[in-house]
Amino acid sequence: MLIIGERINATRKAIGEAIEKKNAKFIQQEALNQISAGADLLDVNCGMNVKDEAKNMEWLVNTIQEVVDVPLVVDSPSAEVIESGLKQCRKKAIINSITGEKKRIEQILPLVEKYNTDVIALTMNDKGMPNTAQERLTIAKEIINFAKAYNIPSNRIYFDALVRPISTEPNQAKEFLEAIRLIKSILDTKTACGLSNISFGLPNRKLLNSTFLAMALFAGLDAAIIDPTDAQMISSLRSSEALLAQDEYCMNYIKMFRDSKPR
Ligand code: THG
Repeated sequence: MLIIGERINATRKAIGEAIEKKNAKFIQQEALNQISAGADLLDVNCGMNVKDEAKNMEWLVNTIQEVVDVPLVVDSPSAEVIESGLKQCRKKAIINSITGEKKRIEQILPLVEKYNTDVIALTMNDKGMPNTAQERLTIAKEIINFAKAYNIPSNRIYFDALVRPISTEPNQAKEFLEAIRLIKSILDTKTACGLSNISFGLPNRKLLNSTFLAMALFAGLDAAIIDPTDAQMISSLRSSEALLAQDEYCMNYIKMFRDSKPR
């Protein structure tokens, strides 16, 4: 499974301040820490509704690329901000994200085509957020049809079936997992998600998040937007991969202990 490091996100106070002050060293240290902890890609989010958002994204992408050489996941609700990030990306990027909403599709799918990126698609549309796995599958099919019109094949889309808190909606973990399973078994496509919403409002969130990751992996999750420096999350990931034959000779599992990192 691909690990997308989530830590360079302006909703985190320290990152917001580092962007504001153009503290390149701080951002670069976050990038390096995530890569050495095992991240395959880095999510890059410069916040919203701040002035110079597009300039901030450009600066962030360039600052990160001075020290690491991995693909970036350009994360913004604004098409303009996404494009200013994509212009700087040296490797094939992932756009985060589109939805089935017509306006968003029309703004962002041309960027997927123009910059030859992959794209994360949230399974929601103009009618809102679906409750069931079946509804999520239906929206995924709709999005694949839209993408065809822009010459984007389904295997360049990562569907995010939208994790919602079990504290208020106890069935949502199961609906999410079933959605991943359905999407992966019926469509030729990929899946990705963030995890932390699952545990919103509950104690020991790390335990729920890391257990949920193990389940999502079995359901067919291809990529997760997580904190790679969270040892509990990485332990759960590496043991799940070994159990699911996604880790040849259990090498990555064994390596966790050989490096004698406290997992
Ligand atoms: N799906 C997709 N994209 C996403 C998400 C998703 N992007 C944003 C988010 N969800 C994933 N990224 C983060 C980044 C940081 C944090 C959580 C998710 C984070 N949260 C701390 C908290 O909530 O307590 C903040 C603490 C702090 O200020 O440091 O760090 O689901 N496609």
